[in-house]
This record gives sequence, C-alpha cells and structure tokens, in this order.
Amino acid sequence: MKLTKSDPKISNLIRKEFKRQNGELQLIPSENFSSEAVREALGSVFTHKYSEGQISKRYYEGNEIVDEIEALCKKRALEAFGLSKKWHVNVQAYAGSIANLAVYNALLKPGDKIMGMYLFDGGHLSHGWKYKNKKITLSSKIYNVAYYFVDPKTGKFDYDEVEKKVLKEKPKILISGGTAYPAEINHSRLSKIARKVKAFYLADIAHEAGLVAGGVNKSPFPYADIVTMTTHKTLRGPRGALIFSKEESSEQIDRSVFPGMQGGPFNNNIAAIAVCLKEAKSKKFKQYVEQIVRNAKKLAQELVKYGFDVVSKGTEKHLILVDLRSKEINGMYAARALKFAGITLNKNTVPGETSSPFKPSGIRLGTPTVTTRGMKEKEMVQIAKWINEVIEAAIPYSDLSFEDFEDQLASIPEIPKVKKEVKYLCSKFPLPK
Ligand code: DSN
Repeated sequence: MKLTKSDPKISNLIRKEFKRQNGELQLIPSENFSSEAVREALGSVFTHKYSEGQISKRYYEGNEIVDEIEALCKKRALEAFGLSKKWHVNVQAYAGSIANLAVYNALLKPGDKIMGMYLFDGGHLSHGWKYKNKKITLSSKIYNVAYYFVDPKTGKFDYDEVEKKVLKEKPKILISGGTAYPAEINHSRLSKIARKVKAFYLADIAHEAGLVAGGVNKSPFPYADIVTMTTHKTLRGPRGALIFSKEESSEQIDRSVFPGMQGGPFNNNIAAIAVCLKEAKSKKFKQYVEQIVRNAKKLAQELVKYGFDVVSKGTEKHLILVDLRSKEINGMYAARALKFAGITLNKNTVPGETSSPFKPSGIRLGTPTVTTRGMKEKEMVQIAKWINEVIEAAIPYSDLSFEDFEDQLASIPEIPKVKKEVKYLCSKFPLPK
C-alpha cells in the first residue's frame, strides 16, 4: 500500500520537508540533494536483509545478491578515486564518526594518542573532543587526544608549526580533515610529518569526497595510510561512509567495523552508495563539482566585498566560514535571522573562538545544494546581497534575549522581503524530484 494511504501523517511530513528544502536556499555545506536513483536504491528491498560478515563469508544464508551489490559498491568506490587493487575499501560503516572510531579501534590500544585539527579551527568531534577539560566524545574517553591549530592571522595551517606540535605530541595516528576548514589540506606534508613520528596518517575527507572524486581538490590517496569519508556531502549519495586502507591494515579494519562495532550492514545504503559512485564517475559530476567550487569562491568574494570577515580570505572548496565578531552579531542570531528569510545555514565556531559552541561567533555556508539546483555565479552575487541585507537589518536587535530577538524578526521589513525573493529564485531552480 502506498504511504499516502497507509500513513498519511508521515507522507504529509515528507511532502512538507520536500517543500521546505525546495522553497528555501539550503546552504549548509555538509548537506546535498541526492538523485532519484539514489533514493530508489535506498528505499529498496535490500533494507530487509541481514548480512553480517564479509562477501562470501556471511553468518546468515541468502546473501548471494547482497554479495554482488557489496562487491559492485567496492569496485565502484576504488574506480571513483582512481585506485589500484593496492587499496581496500570497507563500505559497511553506518556513518563517518563510526568509520573513524573503527579505524582507531583497529590500529590502536586504549590510551594511545590521536591528534587532529582543533575543532574550532575546522576539525571534527570524532577526531576526539575535550572541552574545558571535559572529555566529550567517546574517542576522547578511550584515547589520549591532542590537537594542531591554524595560524590565527591567516586562518590556515602553518605546517612548520604543525610539525613542531606533532614532534612534541608523538601521536600514533595523525588525522586531517573536518568540517570548517576552507583551504585545501597539504596531504603530502602531513604524511611526511606523520612518518617522522611513525604515526599512521588518516585523511578524513568527509566534506571533500566529491571534490576529490571530481578532481577539483587534491587527492590524499598518494600520501595517506587510511582515508575515510562520508557519502552524503559533496559526493551526493545517501548517508553512509567508506573506509579506504592498504593491505596491511584492511583485515583489522573490516573486523573492527564488524563484529567490533556494528551488527549487520545497511544493504540498502550500500546499494545507494554504489549508485552515487557510478554518478560520481560521470562527466556531468565533474562539471558539477567544478561549479560548486566556482560558486563558493564567488560567494566568498562577494561577502568580502560587503565587509564580512571570511576566514582564510576565501575558499578552495565548497564551504565558507564567516567570523562575525567585526559585525556585532553572533552566529546564533545571524543564522536564525537568515532562516526567517528562507536562507538555511549554520552557526559555527571560528578560529580563536571567544564564545561557546552554543553561541559561536561565526556562520558556515556552502554551495553543494544550490549547485545541484543549477545555480551559478550570478545567483551567488544575489545570495551574498541577501545575506548582507538580512544580517545588517538584524544587527540593531542583537542585544535582545534570543527569544525577544526571534519575536522581532518577522517585523523587520527586510526579512519578509528577502524571503519572498528567495522563494522566487528557488522556484526558478527546483530541486530534482
Ligand atoms: N555534521 C557534519 C557537518 O555539518 O560538517 C559533520 O559531521
């Protein structure tokens, strides 16, 4: 029975969410809009099957077709990143954080040290997060955690300084990647630094996976020992994760995912990941990711023209981080004002953060979804103008409590005006169904 009949409430909520995504500008850089083909595979009968184990070595019967789909997904994953048989890929991890934890669990003993980019400088929670001496994430409870930082003047890494820190901390795994670092990462240099302390070099390219597959960001594969990524950001697939490793650690990693951390893989997800990896090999996808970066660069340039302090003065990727401390409004207030105007992005901490993750000083935005809709540089100029208009209009109210600020938003004339214009632009660039 169709969902509209069997469960109209859920069906209606799905319809409303599509309308929300379609009727507003989605600028959260870790989000994207997958193809109908990806979503068809995701909703397929593969969701019914248990398949603990590896191809041809399953614990349950009836996995002959699951074996085929997992083998195809692995083959496509290697092809999408131009990798030889020297690389192995695990496609079973439920998510990026689990993939990273599975890598640590495979290669380390509890108490060993991992070292990654500091969260406020663009790192990720799963690389181990301690805040004000409190161990927040499981990885920081199991392992010792150390960080390296951006140069506060440039917002970028000074790799000589990173090297000094790594030589002092001597981690067992050196990690790069995260959520809010707009410059490309120097994988070659980081892998050399890792070698100096005999550490594994783990490149987490969750954000950049599509950009690497499409050749617009440099590949970490010639340098890294392990590469993890999610599949739903710039790669434009379903939610999920891939772990690439070399022969010497691949078996430990497979065993760490299952039975170490997970039960049966989500075969419907694996099917959908296989679909997105085929899409990622196409010429159209390459053009798509090239446009993502052109759009992000244009948007960053325009924001700079309006006097926004864009971290690292621009971007080499799909994402932009704006430090609002010079604008007398924080990220929490700015993000909510923009949301009222139909522009969805997220509040974010910034390098040298002087506030807290709950009321951070910045906003983060990016271009994967608007580029999926077909928007180009011309639309980025318009979007920057709207962002400026809304933030400038909201600043006079930013001393109010958050509740009072929210109450005021609808009565600021610029906000409904921009919302109407945003809606019109969105109607000209509909999301693929
Ligand atoms: N939540 C993701 C992001 O927004 O970057 C990372 O896990």
